[in-house]
Amino acid sequence: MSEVMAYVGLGANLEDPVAQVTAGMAALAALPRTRLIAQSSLYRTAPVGYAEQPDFINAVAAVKTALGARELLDALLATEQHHGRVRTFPNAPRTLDMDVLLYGDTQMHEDGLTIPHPRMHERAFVLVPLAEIAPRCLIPGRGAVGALLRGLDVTGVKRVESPAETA
Ligand code: PH2
Ligand code: MG
Ligand code: MG
Repeated sequence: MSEVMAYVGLGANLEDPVAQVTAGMAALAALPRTRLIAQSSLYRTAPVGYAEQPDFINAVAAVKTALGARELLDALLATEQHHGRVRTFPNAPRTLDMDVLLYGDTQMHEDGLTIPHPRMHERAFVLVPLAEIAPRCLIPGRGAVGALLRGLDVTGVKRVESPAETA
């Protein structure tokens, strides 16, 4: 199978989130038949949805992969498990969340796997890091990242200047 450019969103807000997201990036780079092409800065972001939880660290990575979309998802879920993720309730705090955001120009809706990620176009904590590494990226069915971002409040999304300082 030929390679596809995919984008992965990473998020953590428990147990040293900077280290969790950094480890998630390393795990992506180590996936079989997958090359890490770009990684965004880390961003400290206000929680969206369920608000009574710590701030998140979020980032986005670009990978070129010969894994299928479902194989990539399964690899991400296995990585989350490896990093101690316990699923309690939707949007609950987590040690590490890794989402398939985009998989080439694929649009699909299957059990547990919707691509593009169904809420990415309205989430500044996804679009700000995505725009950093892929400013001209198109979200199938939604439009250009830059244009979508112009309609969003980005005040809750702050680039982490020096990850070491936030520990
Ligand atoms: N993830 C969620 C729900 N809310 N908020 C922020 N800031 N960052 C996240 O990664 C996040 C969230 C569900 O996956
Ligand atoms: Mg997830
Ligand atoms: Mg998520």
